[in-house]
Amino acid sequence: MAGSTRTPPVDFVVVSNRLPVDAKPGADGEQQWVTSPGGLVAALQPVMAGREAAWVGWPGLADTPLETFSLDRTHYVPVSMSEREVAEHYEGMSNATIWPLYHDVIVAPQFHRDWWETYRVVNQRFAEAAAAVASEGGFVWVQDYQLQLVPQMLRVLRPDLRIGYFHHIPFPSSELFGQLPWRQEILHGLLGADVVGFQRAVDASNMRQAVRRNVGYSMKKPIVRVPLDARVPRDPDSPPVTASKTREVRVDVFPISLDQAAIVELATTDSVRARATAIREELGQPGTVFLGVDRLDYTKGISHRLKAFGELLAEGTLEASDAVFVQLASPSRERVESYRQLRDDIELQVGRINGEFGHLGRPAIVYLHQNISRDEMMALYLACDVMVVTPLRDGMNLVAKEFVSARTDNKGVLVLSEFTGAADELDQALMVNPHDIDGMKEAFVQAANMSPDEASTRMAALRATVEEHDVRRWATSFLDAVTPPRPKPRR
Ligand code: ADQ
Repeated sequence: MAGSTRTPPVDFVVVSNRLPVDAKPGADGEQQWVTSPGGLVAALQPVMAGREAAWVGWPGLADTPLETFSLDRTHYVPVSMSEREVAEHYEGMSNATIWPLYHDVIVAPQFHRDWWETYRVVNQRFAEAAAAVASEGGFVWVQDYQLQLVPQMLRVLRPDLRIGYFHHIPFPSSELFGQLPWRQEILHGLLGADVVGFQRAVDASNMRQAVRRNVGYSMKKPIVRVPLDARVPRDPDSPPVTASKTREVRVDVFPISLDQAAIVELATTDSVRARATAIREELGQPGTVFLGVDRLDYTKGISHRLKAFGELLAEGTLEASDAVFVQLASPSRERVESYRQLRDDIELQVGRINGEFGHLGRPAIVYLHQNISRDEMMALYLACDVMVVTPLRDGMNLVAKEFVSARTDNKGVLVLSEFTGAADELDQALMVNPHDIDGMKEAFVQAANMSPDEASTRMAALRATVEEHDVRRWATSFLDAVTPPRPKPRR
């Protein structure tokens, strides 16, 4: 990638906590850039392709100021963070406060005033970086919970811009949100955008409810009327502001998706198909291959699904000589204590189940704690019989959609938690409540024994849904909401 110190003003700017490429020091001391995996990258890449754009984000190395660099027509604008800022903004406020709070307090959120202060400072830096590269009247699209203050900060710096914000994770009920000592500041930050987008209708409605309770702005779904001189803190009981002194913010639903065509292309290559066959051979040609693919995160319900699988082995409903569970867990947030604990817990659980039910050279659970290539992931999707996606809470879950897209053979069964955004769309999956271990066991057995006809009918319907709700549709509908297409002139 070519380095340069200046980015021309562009009219399309994406701002996310992480750049879609990671800076890594190479062996010879030269800076290297490698693509980083993740749901957001997969979703935005097709939208960015083919247009002059900038992407503002942290390149993954602390205390290392880096220059803007360009690839094709995208200019990558690195925002630097110190070690302390990474610890307090990213690992602390983002991933030990907001993440657990917004995922229904599966682990207890921690509230620290120092973290909040750093969160503000870092959000301001991102806003300034975006303001510096956006052209007059341009569009800036802010992504996700690490940057909830950026829309309003950007509006103050650059009132000429159109600003969108998309929230990839759940937005909690107003009772849970109300625990945040800085709830008014967060709402004020989000409402700096012209459009605030969510994955599910319940998320958008939770945010509007939080606005009603904490700042008391008037609204008519999906529009919130924000006073032009809005400040925080605001007394929610103060008198309503007249409409002429407000601006409209649309708080609405835009479920994210993926690039179905790209996945189909990858999943139908000869090498991926051959690899899928080889995987089944390596596993010893079991009758049923169950598969889980997740970041190693306590929201994903990994231990719940392994418990259900372990009980089925213990009861003899499944036999380790005939059924195997492949669990792929990509390393995630390893410096946050609750994630270290989770890894220990899962690895203990896997060890116990394998110790009790595995055979020589034939474990009941094949567990991999590593990132794998897209090709290998597609081969795994094709090699499995039952895809198990059981989060306790998940904004969307792109793994479920990737699996469906990859199965051009219309084979395979998806077991899906009702607490994912994907469940709103993928209604032909076998739905489970991951807290209900017995219900999950029944679903595993039903999936393993499903007739090829039923599996194929369900998969065809799932595929049609994902095809219709492609990522391009997600992006276009969001962009249309921010900048409505001009009505055609009447003849
Ligand atoms: P995530 O919580 O990261 O995303 P998800 O939507 O499942 O969750 O995306 C994970 C991505 O990482 C997928 O594209 C998957 O293929 C990839 N991945 C997972 N394990 C991997 C491994 N071992 N090796 C390589 N790649 C791996 C957040 C929200 C979600 C929301 C997305 C997008 O938490 O709810 O769906 O953003 O909005």
